[in-house]
Parts: sequence; C-alpha cells; structure tokens
Amino acid sequence: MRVLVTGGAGFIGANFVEHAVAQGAEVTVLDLLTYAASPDALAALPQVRLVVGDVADAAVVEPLVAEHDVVVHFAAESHNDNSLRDPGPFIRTNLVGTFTLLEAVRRTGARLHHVSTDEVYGDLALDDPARFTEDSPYRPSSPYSASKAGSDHLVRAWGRSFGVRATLSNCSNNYGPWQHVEKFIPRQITNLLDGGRPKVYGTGAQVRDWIHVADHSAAVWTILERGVPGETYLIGADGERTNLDIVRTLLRLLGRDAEDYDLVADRPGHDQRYAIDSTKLRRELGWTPRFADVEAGLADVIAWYRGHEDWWRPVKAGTEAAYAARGQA
Ligand code: NAD
Ligand code: TDX
Repeated sequence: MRVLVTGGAGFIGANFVEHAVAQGAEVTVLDLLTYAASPDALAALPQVRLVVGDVADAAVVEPLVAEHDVVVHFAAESHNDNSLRDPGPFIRTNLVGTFTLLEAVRRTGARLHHVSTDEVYGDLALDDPARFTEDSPYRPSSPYSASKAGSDHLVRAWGRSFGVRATLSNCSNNYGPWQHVEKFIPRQITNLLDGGRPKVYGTGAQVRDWIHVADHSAAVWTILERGVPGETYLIGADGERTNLDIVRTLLRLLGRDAEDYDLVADRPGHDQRYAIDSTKLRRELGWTPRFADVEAGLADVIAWYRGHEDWWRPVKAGTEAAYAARGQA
C-alpha cells in the first residue's frame, strides 16, 4: 500500500509513520516543517520519502496524491493557545489545506483518512457523566477546534456530494514521544527536568481523556484496514484525569512534593472536560488500547524526554518566553 501521510513530521504523524512502516506500508510524508515539526523523528526511517510542502498548495498536493493509494491527513495547526493569539494559520492549514486535499482525492480516487479531534464536540460540564459519541453535536469553542470542525464537515460533504471515499476519526488528548514542549504534559515534564515547577491554568480542575500516541496510531491503522468509507470512529482509551491529577503524578514520579506547582492565568474559553466513548471502534473494528495505565505511560514518557534533551532543549526557552508574555509562566 502506497500511503501519503500529511503532517508526518509532527508528533502524532511521525509516530503513525513508524507504525505504518512496521506494517509494511510504503510511506511518503508531506510536511511544511513548521515550528511544530520534528524531522529527527523520521531519521531512523530512511525508507520514508519526505516532501517539504504546504498541504494548501494544490500544485504540490495534486501530483503527490496521484502517486498514492491512501492519504492519511494529520497536517494541522494543533495548539489551542496559539489559535487564540493568531487564528489565521489555523484557517489556512486546517480548512484550506483539507479542501485542497479533498479536491486532489476527488480527482484521483485515492482513499482518505481524516484525523480529527474530540474538541469538535465542545466540552462537557465537570459534573456531567456523559461522554462524546459519534452522534454528539458539533459545538467547537476555540479557533482551533472550530477549524477542525469545519474540516470534518468538508470531508463529509465531499463524501456525499462527490463520492470521495473517506473515513474520519476524532481522538482524545495524546501523550508520548516527540510531542512539542508547548503542550501540557511535555511542558510540565521539561519544567521539572529543569528543576522548575509545573504551570497549571486556572484551578487545574479541567479533565482531559489521555491516550498514548501508539494506541492512536494503531487505531488509525485499524480504520485503514477495516473501516467503512463514510463512517466516523471515536478513538479513546478511558484515560480521564484532571490536569492537577496529571501534574501530581508527574511530581510524584520525579520525586517532588505534591504541592510543588504554580497556578497561572487561565486559558480564555477553556474547555472543561472531554471524554470519549470508543465503543463503536472497539465493537465494529476490534481495536483495543494497549496502554491502559496512564501512570505507567507517563513514567515511560518522562524517561523519553530525559533521553532526548538534545531535541527539546533548543526550543524550550523560546516556548517559555511566549508563555511568560501571556502571563502563563
Ligand atoms: P503537531 O502540531 O505536532 O504536528 C503538525 C504537523 O503538521 C507538523 O509537522 C507541521 O509541520 C505540519 N504542518 C502544519 N501546517 C502544515 C501545512 N500547511 N502543510 C503541511 N504540513 C503542515 O500536531 P499533532 O499533535 O501531531 O496533531 C496531528 C493531528 O492530530 C492534527 O490534525 C490534530 O488536530 C489531530 N489531533 C491531535 C490530538 C493531540 O492530542 N495532539 C488529539 C486528537 C487529534
Ligand atoms: O501549561 C499548560 N498548563 C495547563 O494547565 C498547558 C500548555 C495546558 N494546560 C491545560 C489546558 C488543558 O486543559 O492542560 C490541558 C491540556 O492542554 P493542551 O496540551 O494544550 O491540550 P488541549 O488544549 O486539551 O488540546 C490537545 O488535545 C486535543 C491538543 O493540543 C489538540 O491538538 C487536540 O485536538
């Protein structure tokens, strides 16, 4: 199978490329190599072809798509806090980029898998026991989640109107190797490795549903193998934790006091809780997560960041300076 992976030099994309190569796929990565990319993550996979280009540039995308049987679309601007500061790149990459790809697969007939997020469903109240399902209404709150919601709508419309063969997945919060230090878990791990303190927005009561990135990759691969075009699958591993729970676990794993963190300015419009019901994916396609224990997963990830300081160190100070400018350091 010839697979084109957009955003394959990013956190989840690069982990997926490793998985796809291990499954025997012939992989090309299309990636603009923005600040969020880690080409180092592909260095151990010399058989993977890397094309540096913009998913919103039809002149690059169309000929490339024509050479592949399947496109897996990870490329996106992905950080909520950045979307609050400057939404423009989110509209271009997440909406125009998805449109450009859809036009290409419409012409060539390639199969598309669109990677999306549970944030398209907005948030749940902290005291609401409900979880998101494939039937939950779209209620995005941030420029990031609104742009991803729009991209999902485009994929479904191209399926219905033009017969594009596309599957979609909406996954919960990922953690694992190669995640940029701007994101919650790597930011706190690297603060702690530097002898500093975790920085918790607001009160830390918000809940995220954590999944190891390897489980996300395996789920996307399962959907490529057994998913039905036109269908959407929610991906989650029952990993709900408050932000404070995560911070206290990291503190304990690193031998620090449970209260050794700072509360900082909250994120405007901060979503309260995300929670995924992944019954459809498990029942219909037989997927199950391997990393059921978030705490054991976090211990592995701490060890990974310890061993990859040469990768994150060059961007750590600049990332923290941006947070400081927003009163979140
Ligand atoms: P990331 O920010 O780590 O990586 C994004 C990659 O896309 C980078 O390599 C970047 O260079 C590339 N890119 C950005 N703009 C591009 C463009 N115009 N053309 C080509 N490449 C471009 O993101 P991530 O966390 O790996 O997320 C990947 C996908 O998974 C996104 O679509 C995101 O919405 C989705 N998702 C993420 C999570 C999560 O927890 N991180 C959860 C659910 C879904
Ligand atoms: O320093 C921090 N302190 C803090 O308390 C940061 C960076 C975040 N937070 C909070 C905000 C959220 O409640 O931690 C939680 C997780 O924050 P992020 O890592 O920014 O993730 P989130 O906004 O939940 O979105 C993530 O999951 C869904 C990804 O970044 C998205 O791409 C994905 O769609």
